[in-house]
Amino acid sequence: MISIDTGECRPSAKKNKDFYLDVIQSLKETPKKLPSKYFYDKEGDSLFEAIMDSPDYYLSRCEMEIFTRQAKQIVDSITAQNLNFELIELGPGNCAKSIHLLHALAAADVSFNYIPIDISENVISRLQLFLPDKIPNLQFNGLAGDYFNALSIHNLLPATRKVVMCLGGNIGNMTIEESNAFCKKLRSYLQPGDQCIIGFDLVKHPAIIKRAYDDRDGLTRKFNLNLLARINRELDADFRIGQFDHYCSYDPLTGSAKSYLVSLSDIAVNISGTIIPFEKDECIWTEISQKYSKDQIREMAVNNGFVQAAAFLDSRSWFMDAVWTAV
Ligand code: AVJ
Repeated sequence: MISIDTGECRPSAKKNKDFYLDVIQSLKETPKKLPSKYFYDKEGDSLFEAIMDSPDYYLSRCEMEIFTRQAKQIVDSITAQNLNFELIELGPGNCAKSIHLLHALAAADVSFNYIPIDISENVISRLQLFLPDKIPNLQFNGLAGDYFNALSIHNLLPATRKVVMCLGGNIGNMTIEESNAFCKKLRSYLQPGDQCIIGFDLVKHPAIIKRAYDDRDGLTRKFNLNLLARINRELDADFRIGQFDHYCSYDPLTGSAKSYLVSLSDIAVNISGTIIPFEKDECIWTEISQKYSKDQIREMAVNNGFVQAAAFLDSRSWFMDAVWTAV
């Protein structure tokens, strides 16, 4: 594994400082916000796993169905050029979905190098431990670091065809504007003929979407509130978790599901010496989960230097993995 050093401080000290600065800055905005990337500490990871098992949270099951049932077709869509390639996965997690593609690629006897990139070294070293056993002869080259830092370092290597995978809701946590910027930036690291596979949650009955972010077992509520608990744990803050509520909305006109934490009282919170006041009923916006129509996805490809080569849907057409080719 190669680690990409991003600053002069020790990684953990720097991470904590970034966390602190991001929290203070976002809570000083009007309206207040908190970045959703901080949901995922140890507790948040395990709550997210519980959410994925919830009957109300359909996203991961839909994408899993696509990868278990259509791996062969996905292989066909990325190997049409019959060249060696590098399969780069941004945020691989435990590889539960992509492993089906890796198996199908191995069975199809195509020559490729698998390069998972994750901000967490933990994720990469865990993959390094178990993947080679599952997929003999896998050429594995994990990178720990920021996606684009890793891609640019990787770009120094001899030019090989690239297929970049970004599954799950990765892109869902961006606004439409942010995901266009992300796709444009990604395109700037690619050559014509390179491809990407991107997972998008599709628009569907608004009640189904709303339910996914306000599940019957209150798992999403715990997940959302854990953000405050994490700030208490890591940034020496005194949020009274019971004084905040989980609220989510879904607007079918914009396709945006949004989560908030609502202050139930007038209260001042001390975060490492910085005092942040909350009014009763004031909301902190903590997450966006953007849904797309099939047309919007096709348009997003074209607007950012790609054409859509294939689209894979689950049996209910609730989720899409789009294959785009850089032009
Ligand atoms: C990990 C971004 C796909 O937005 O659906 C799940 C995170 N938040 N429940 C999503 C999440 C609340 C999830 N993604």
